[in-house]
Amino acid sequence: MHKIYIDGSWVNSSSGKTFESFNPATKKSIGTFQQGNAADARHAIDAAYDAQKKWAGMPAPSRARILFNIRDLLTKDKERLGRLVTTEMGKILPEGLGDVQEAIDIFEYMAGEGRRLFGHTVPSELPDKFAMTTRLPIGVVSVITPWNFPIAVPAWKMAAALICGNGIVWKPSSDTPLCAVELVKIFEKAGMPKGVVNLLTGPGSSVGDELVRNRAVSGISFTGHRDTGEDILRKAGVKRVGLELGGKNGIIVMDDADLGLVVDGIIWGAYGTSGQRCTAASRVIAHEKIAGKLEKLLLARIAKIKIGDGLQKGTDMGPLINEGAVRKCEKYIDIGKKEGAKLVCGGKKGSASGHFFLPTLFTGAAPDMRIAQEEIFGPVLSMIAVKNMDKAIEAINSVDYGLSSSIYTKDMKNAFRAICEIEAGLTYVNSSTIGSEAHLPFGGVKGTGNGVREAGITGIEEFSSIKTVYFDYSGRLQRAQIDTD
Ligand code: UN1
Repeated sequence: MHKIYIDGSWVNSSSGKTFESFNPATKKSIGTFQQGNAADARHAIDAAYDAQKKWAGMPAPSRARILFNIRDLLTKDKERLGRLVTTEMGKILPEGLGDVQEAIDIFEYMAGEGRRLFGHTVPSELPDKFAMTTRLPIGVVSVITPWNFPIAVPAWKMAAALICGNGIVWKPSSDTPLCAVELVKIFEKAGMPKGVVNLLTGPGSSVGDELVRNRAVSGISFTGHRDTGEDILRKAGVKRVGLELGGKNGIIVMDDADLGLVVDGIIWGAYGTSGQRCTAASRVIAHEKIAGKLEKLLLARIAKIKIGDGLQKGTDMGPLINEGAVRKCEKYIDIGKKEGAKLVCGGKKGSASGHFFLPTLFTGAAPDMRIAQEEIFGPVLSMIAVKNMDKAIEAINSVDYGLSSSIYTKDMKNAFRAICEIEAGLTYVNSSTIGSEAHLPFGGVKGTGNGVREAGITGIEEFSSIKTVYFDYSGRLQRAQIDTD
C-alpha cells in the first residue's frame, strides 16, 4: 500500500479511501494508493508554506546541489524508472527511458540556473542611484500533472519551481501514481528538506479545489485537459497560473518534400506514444500533388507497426492509457465516418488483453471536420489535401489550439512562411511535431494555454517573481521625473 508524502513523512490519507493503478498493456493492478482529500491538501499546503521560507533562504547554488543529486540519482536509476513508466503508462521502453532522460536533462539545466537566476542592472535616470531587478520565489505552488509524461512533465515544473525557491504540493494523474511516488523517493534520497515537496495522490475532484483556491498557494502549474485548465483559471483568481492544454498539431507536406523523411516523421509524430502526446501529429496537410503517393507510403509503413506490451523488445506502439481513451478513439472513428472522411486503416481496438487501439488513418478530411479540429489523444491521424502553401497555412491555423507544428519542404521561402505564419508555440522544419528539448521554451498559443512557456529559461519566469530595486546612495531626496536633467 503506497502512501502520500506530507512534511517529509509517508502517511495515509485521512479519507481512509484508496484506489489502484493498472498496467494498461495487461490490465493488471500495480499497486494501491491513497485517495487524498481536502484535509490532506491543507496539511500539505501548510507544510510547504512553512518549509518554503527556509528553502528560499538557502543560496540558490546550494539548492542546485540537491537538484544535481536528483539528476545523478535519476541517471543511476534510469533503467528501473524507464521500465516503470512503460509498465504504468504504456509507452514503449525506449520512450519510457526517454521520459526519464527528459527529467535528467531538466534537472541538470535548472541546477545550472542556480548560479545564474539573472536579473538586470540598468542606469537610473538620477545620479548616485542603482536600478536593478532580482528574482524572488512565488511561494507555494500547486503542480498538477498528466499521465502521458509521468516523470518528464512533473520534472519540468518541479525543477524550475525548486531552483527558484518555491515550496511544492504535487498532484499527479491518478493513472500514474507509482511513477510519482518513486520520483518523490528520489527527491527524498537527494536530500530535499522536509516539507519542500509534498505529494498528494487521488482524484482532482477531491483535492483540486483546495490546491487552486487555498490562499497560501501563490501559483499553479497545470498540464492536462482544456476544460480543467479553464476551470482552474476561473477559480485561481489573481494567482500565477501556467497552463498547457493540448493541441491539434499539423504537419504540412509540400510537393518538393523528401517523402521518405516525411513518412518517418509522420509515423513517429502520429503513432509514437500511441498518439498520446500534447505535441502528437494528428493532422497531415499534404499538397494535392503528392497526397496520393504519401497515402500509399504511409499505409505500407502503418502495416508494419508492431503493437503490444511496451516492455517487449521490437514493439513499436503500446496501449492507450485506459478504457476511456479507447472509447474516445472509437467515438471519433464514428464521427469521422459520418463526416465523410475515408477510413483507410485501423479504426478499431487491438488485442483485448490491454487497452490497445490500431494505428488509424483518415484521408479526404476537410479542415473543419471534428476529427480535424478536436484533440483525440490517440493514434488517429487525418489527412487533408490542399492546393498550395496559402491553403496549407489556412488549414493548419484553422484549429483552436496552437502547440506544435511542422513543415516538410525544400523551399526556404515556405519554411520561413511556416515559421512566421503558423499560429503555434513550436514549429519544426523537416522534422516531426514532437521532440522538444529541456533547455528550450515549451508551450502554445490560442486554446493551448495562457501564454506561459515551460522549460528553458522561461521555466524560471514561470516560477519566479521579479523584484525591482532602486538603491539611492546620494544622501538626498531625488524625485524621479522631477529632479532629472
Ligand atoms: C506533452 O505531451 O505534454 O516534444 C509533452 C515532446 C516531448 C514533450 C511532450 N518532449 O513531445
